Amino acid sequence: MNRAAYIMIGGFLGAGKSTTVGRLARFVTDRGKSVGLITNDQGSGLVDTRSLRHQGFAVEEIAGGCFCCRFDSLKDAAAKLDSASRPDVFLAEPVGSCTDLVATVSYPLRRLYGDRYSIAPLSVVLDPVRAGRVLELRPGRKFSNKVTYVYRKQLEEAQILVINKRDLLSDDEAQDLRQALETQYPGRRIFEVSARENEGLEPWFEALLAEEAPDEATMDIDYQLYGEGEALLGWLNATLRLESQRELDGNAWLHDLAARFQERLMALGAEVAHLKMTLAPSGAMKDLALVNLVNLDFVPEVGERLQAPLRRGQLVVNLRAEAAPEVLRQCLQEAVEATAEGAAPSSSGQGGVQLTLEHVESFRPGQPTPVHRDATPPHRATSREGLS
Ligand SMILES: Nc1nc2c(ncn2[C@@H]2O[C@H](COP(=O)(O)OP(=O)(O)OP(=O)(O)O)[C@@H](O)[C@H]2O)c(=O)[nH]1
Ligand SMILES: [Mg+2]
Repeated sequence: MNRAAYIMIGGFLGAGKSTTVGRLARFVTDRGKSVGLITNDQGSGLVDTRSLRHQGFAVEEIAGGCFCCRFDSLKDAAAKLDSASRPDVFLAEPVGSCTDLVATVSYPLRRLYGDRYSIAPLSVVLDPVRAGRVLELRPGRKFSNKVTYVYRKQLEEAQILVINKRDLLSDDEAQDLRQALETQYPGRRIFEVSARENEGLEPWFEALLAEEAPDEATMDIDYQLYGEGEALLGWLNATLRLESQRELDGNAWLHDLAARFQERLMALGAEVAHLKMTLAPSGAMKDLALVNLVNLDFVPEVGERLQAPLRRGQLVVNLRAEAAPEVLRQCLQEAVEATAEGAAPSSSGQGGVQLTLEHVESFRPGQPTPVHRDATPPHRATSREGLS
């Protein structure tokens, strides 16, 4: 039996994992292979799931905990995708604050299900602006030391390092970053890509489809420090119902909301890892606006745009920042109120926008307690066929 490929694209929050997963999914399907996507989060109500489904892919989501701590859900998600469409390739996006994935996911998967899945090398995608600050190549806002510990552990365990958002760098800056990575994390293959611009991806994708994860001892990690670092990040997932008394330009409205959110987060000095929001009209499966902010120094970026104005819709908010969860919730409330006022009745007497909270979760991730941890590589099953 041909084994399916299991490809995990890791990396810190906002690095561009979902963007690359979307690109790789298209790359695979363009070659006539089927693909199944698995998204993951500590909470539920995921922007990533909505945005990848919007691109037309089969997506299963594992909510309420990371892959390593919910290993059985990972297996169940793969089985669900299998029974629906028998994917040749599974693409999994772990939570961006997770690390130690080789020991807790790749190796256990190979040990337990190596006859069914061939596990590709773990890629760790990085945002070059964030990486430049962590590696002290550039000045700028930073996370605290314990969060940086998690970030650096992600780089350390990478079997492939991917400098994403190459379009943001000059040649000299790219060279400096590559050199710092080669010096501090020697022996990793490094690719430079721009996932959003669809540039430089092919050699990396080819490697993922052709190769299996190397046999290496896994890194040492201090789980207490890892847990403390992860818990410094606040998480906010919220779903709101939007009702407008007049036709609303959802793209402009969403951008406005993101900008007001940013103002408030900035005032509180909360270092943002990723703010992402979708707005979709009620009843329309195909229309969606997506806005992202991965750095408080940037402007919010509208990725997908709504095709038509709307009156009723659903707003989904996912925010991860170094701040208390209740602060993030407060920021959302203030941003929503300010945006509703901004869109309030015009002189023509038309109505404003009302938002009703349908679901909200705000928390700090709990201590990671993986179901399995294989410090050494398990026995390898027979080689994969016919994928590349
Ligand atoms: N400039 C630039 N931006 C990019 C590129 N790839 C992704 N982005 C942007 O980076 C932001 C985050 O991208 P995502 O793919 O959502 O990042 P992620 O790693 O999945 O984020 P989390 O799931 O929150 O951890 C979005 O605004 C993307 O459009 C790129 O190649 N260049
Ligand atoms: Mg993502």
